Formats: sequence, C-alpha cells, structure tokens
Amino acid sequence: MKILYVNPGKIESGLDFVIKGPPLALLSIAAMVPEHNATLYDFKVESNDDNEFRNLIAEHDVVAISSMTPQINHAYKVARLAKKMGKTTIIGGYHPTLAPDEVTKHEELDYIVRGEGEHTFKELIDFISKAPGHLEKEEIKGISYQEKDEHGNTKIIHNEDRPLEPDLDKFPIPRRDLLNKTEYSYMGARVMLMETSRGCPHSCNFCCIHQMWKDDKNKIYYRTKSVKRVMQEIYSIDRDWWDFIFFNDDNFTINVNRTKKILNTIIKSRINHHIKFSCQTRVDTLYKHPELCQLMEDANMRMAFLGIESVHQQSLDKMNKKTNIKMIEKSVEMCKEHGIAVFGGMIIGFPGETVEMVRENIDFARSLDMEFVQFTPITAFPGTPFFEDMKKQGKICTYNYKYYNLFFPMMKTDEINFVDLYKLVAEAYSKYYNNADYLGGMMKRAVSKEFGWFRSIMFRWFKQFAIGGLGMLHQNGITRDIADDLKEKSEGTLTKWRMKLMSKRKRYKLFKRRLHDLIIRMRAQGKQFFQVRSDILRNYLIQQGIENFVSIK
Ligand code: B12
Ligand code: SF4
Repeated sequence: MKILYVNPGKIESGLDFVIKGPPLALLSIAAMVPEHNATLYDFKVESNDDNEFRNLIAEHDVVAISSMTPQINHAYKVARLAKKMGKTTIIGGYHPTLAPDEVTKHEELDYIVRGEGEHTFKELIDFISKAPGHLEKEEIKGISYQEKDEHGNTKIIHNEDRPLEPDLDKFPIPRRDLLNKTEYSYMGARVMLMETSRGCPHSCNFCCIHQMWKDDKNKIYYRTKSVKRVMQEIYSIDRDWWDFIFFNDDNFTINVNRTKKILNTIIKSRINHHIKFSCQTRVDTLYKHPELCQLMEDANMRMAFLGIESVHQQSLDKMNKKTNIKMIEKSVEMCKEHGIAVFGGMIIGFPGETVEMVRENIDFARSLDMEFVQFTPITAFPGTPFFEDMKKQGKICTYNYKYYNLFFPMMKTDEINFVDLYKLVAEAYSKYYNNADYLGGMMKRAVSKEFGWFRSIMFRWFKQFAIGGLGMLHQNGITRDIADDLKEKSEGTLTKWRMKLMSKRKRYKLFKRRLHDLIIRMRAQGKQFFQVRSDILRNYLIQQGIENFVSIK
C-alpha cells in the first residue's frame, strides 16, 4: 500500500518563517509500517503547487495527516481533497487528541488517532491493508470514527483509550530518510529533532502536554528512552549535514541524574565534536543544579529554551513555575557564561497583569539580554482545563483555530482586551529586536570566546532571522509602518526607471539619506517601529462578529 504523510499548514502559523522543524510525528509513525511505501509532503517546505499535490494524492492509497491546533483548518482542507479523490484519510496529533469530538464530526476524515500514534497506526494500517491476523476496527484502541446506525443516523464512536507504551525503546528509530533535509532550519541553523523522553510528570492547568501524554489507568505520565537508545539514535543522525540535534522533549532535565548520564555519555563518545545540541529546560532546574550548565557546555549543548514568562511573582506563582526573579537572572547569566544561547519564552497578558505590567515584562526581557525571545499572547488550547475555565468566563474571543498560533490573541483577560493584547505583542517584538543594541549584541557574541560556535551559522542566521523574521511579523499582522511609509514616499517621487538611471554614487547617497530619515523617525517614535496591520486587524475583528466590536476599546 502507498501512504502519503502530510504535515499541513504552510505559513498559517506563527514561527514558520523562521523555524522549519522536521515533522517528527510523521517520521515516527511511518517507521512502524516499513512494509508500505511512504512519501512525505510537508506544506511548510514544499513548493505548494496544487496540481503537484493532487497528483501526489492520486498516486497514494492512504493520506495520513498530523495536526496541531493552528493547523487544523488546513488539515481538514487536505482531507477533503483526498476524500474527494477516493482515498482513506487518517489524522492524529495534538488537536485530534485534545478535541476528538469536534474533529471526528468531519466526515472527510475516516479515522482519528488519539494520543500516542505508533501502535495505533500500525494496527489501523494492518486493518486497512487487510494484513494477515489484523484486528477489526472496533478492537483498535485509541481511534475514533463515524458510523451510521440502523436509522441511517451518524454516530461518533470513540474506541477505548490506547494505553501508553511504557518502554519507549520499543519504538523504531524515526524514518528521517523521508525528509528533504535541505529545507529544514531553525533561524538559519540546520536542526534535527529527537526525543529522549515523552510527557511530563506535572499538570499545569494551561498546558496541553499533560492532556496529551496521560494514561490514568496505568498511572503513566512520563517515559524515557534508555541512554543506550539515545546514543544509538544520535549516531543514526547525519552529523555531516545537521548543525544541531534538538532534544524536543518538553523538559530534557526532568530527571537530573538521567540528564547528566546522557550528557556525560555524549562527552565520552566525542560525538559532541561533530554536532551541537539544544534542549528545552527549566529555570529552577538550572538554578538548583548549576553543574548542569558546565556539562551542557562540555557536551556542546549550545541552546536552551527557557520559560521566563513574567517578571511578576504573582503570575509566576499562579503559573506554578516555581521560579523567582533571582533564579531567572542567575540561570540566564550562567547560560551566557557557558556560551549557551537562551531562547526565552515570555507571556503577554497573563490573567491579573495590566498593560503596565506587560510593559515591565518586556523591559525585563530586554534587561536579561537573551539571544532570542518569543513573546506569546496568553493562549488557551482546547482540551485543557484552562480553556474550559476561560470559556465559562466568556473570555475566548475566537474559535477560529487559525488564530491559535501564539501571535494573535485568541482571548481577553479582565485587565486587557484582545486588541490591546495584539498591540502589546507588536510592541514587545518591536522593542526587543528593533534596536541597534540587539544586533550589536549578537555581533559581539560572534567574536566572543564563549559564543565562537555562533560564527559558523551567523550568515545563515542573519538571512533567515532578519528577512524571515520580518515576513513572520508581517504575516501575523505586525508591520514595519515607518519603512512602508518611507517606501510609499520614495515610490511617489522616484520611478523605477529613474532609479536605474541614477549613478551608483547617487543611489548610495539617497540610501544614506533615507536611512538617516528612518533612524530619526524611529527615535522620535520611541523605537516603536512595528505596528499592527490595520487590514489584518480589521479582518480579524470581522471574523469575531459584532458583539466583540462592542466589548473592545
Ligand atoms: C518540535 C515542536 C515544534 C517544531 C516543529 C513541529 C512540526 N511538527 O513541524 C516547531 C518549532 C516548528 C513548532 C512550531 C509550532 N508549535 Co510546536 N512543538 C514542538 C514540540 C516541542 C515537539 C513536537 C514533536 O515533534 N513531538 C514528538 C512527536 C513524536 O510527538 P507528537 O507530535 O505528539 O506525535 C505523536 C502523536 O501526537 C501522534 N501523531 C501525531 N501526528 C499524527 C498523525 C497521524 C496520522 C497519526 C496516526 C498519529 C499522529 O503520534 C505521534 C507519535 O506518538 C511540542 C511539545 C512537545 N514536547 O511535544 C510543541 C507543540 C506541539 N507546539 C505547539 C505550538 C503551539 C506550536 C506553534 C503554534 C508555535 C508558534 N508560535 O508558531 C507552531 C505551529 C507550527 C505549525 N506549522 O502550525 C504546541 C501545540 C499545542 C496544540 N494544542 O496544538 C506544543 C504542544 C507546545 C506546547 N506545550 O504548547 N513546534
Ligand atoms: S507547563 Fe511544563 S511543567 Fe507544566 S505540565 Fe506543561 S510541560 Fe509539564
């Protein structure tokens, strides 16, 4: 049988311009059915030609789609097309797991896979391909589908939950050979994803990880791969191509002893001389175990994702972060000393925070001088207790999941309406990245001893981060208003052919004058370089209906 694996959602979602991560979920489930022919189509990196995609569907029997929440509309579109062409459609991932009722209602989808995909997918493909000894559809745990009853009415069936596999070593190594590897990069660096564990033992009420990876029956919430398996997988990755291996576990340092074992083994193996590593970790863990930073440096772990979130203790406590300002400052400082770039996460508009408090968060992020920061408006993902709570309180402003991409606000709080939240996101990016200090800081790092590793990817970083970054903001409704304004001005006075006729010297002079003009105006406007795009904002408001117009300033 021929299976087409589809990662939907080209440029529907926030970070796609600057981060194109390989779809590990699809590579993992494809490895479970090696006997079937596999093709990967990732909308994030493909040319996105409708005819090409149609032809590809025509050549396959099954279309297997993965979807997070913001990708779901496009996932339905792909499924509709495949269904029209007579193919069997399967979907899995975060959104189908967290909102199974809603997803199963879509008749363009034949099977919905909830939770862990590997075993379920194998059994489902055996059933569809009528493999010897296959289970019947009613017996396959973890799937949902529609069925007609005796009166012809459609019923939604959710089969029993699939228990989580306790031993992650039992899963085969993901099929990374399916990737067109030239297309994937994280802000210019070639980054391959790899899991060393799944799930999280904690249960913060706004987070969907716990909802995704839970097995209440067997009390399993967190599982790990053995150190041996981790090393095998590291060695299976093409280190001549990838700059980094990103351990994309939600928290690579949950079990500190295990983390140390992995890092020590990497150091002993000397694989760290050929490839860099990155991970997601926590402020409190680094603060309490400063020795981890040294080990990370020795293992060539050069980037860490840290949830900073807020400068306000009341918010940190409500989020259950178990951190404080001192811990945050210290852990970021330690990373800097060890040449570990920090990608910090900041939340804009956590309930209880006013506009002024958000501005203090932005200033705090700047004072930490982190290499990269993502500012995300407070977002409630369907399927979490936080979402249900916000829904009950009437705080959700849009049910169009396209906007759940961590750029657009999808809710309001008692303190901040959603338009102001949106503007604050623009302000945060503007203040953080749009200043000479930031660029100068990155250049300084490139010549420093600690961050010497950055030199090898600096040009690719600049290209993707600077150009892609502006595209990303523009797509998400945040625009360079002053630059656009200047462009308009120049277009009004100078036609293209006149520009062409100008001598190089004159063009250079004109460029200098404009740059000067731009800097003066930026200063005059207090470095507020980005603005919310009024056309996108208008569309967004129209989609929310007239009621929401009334409730906002
Ligand atoms: C790596 C990562 C990324 C990467 C690449 C992701 C990709 N696939 O392209 C990047 C950085 C690009 C990214 C981007 C985004 N991400 Co992200 N990301 C992750 C992260 C850290 C790991 C995902 C992963 O690979 N897991 C490993 C695989 C094996 O697990 P899995 O995806 O769950 O797949 C299993 C099952 O779900 C199931 N399954 C999945 N798909 C399918 C399909 C079929 C057919 C079947 C049968 C089964 C199946 O089987 C798999 C194996 O068991 C997770 C957090 C986490 N630790 O999981 C967040 C996470 C998935 N991301 C999230 C979000 C919100 C985003 C962004 C919106 C962020 C942004 N501001 O832009 C974007 C959206 C991108 C888009 N195009 O829409 C949220 C999703 C929330 C939600 N409800 O959807 C998460 C959970 C983070 C969080 N805690 O909030 N992300
Ligand atoms: S926020 Fe972090 S600690 Fe809390 S449940 Fe989610 S992954 Fe675990």
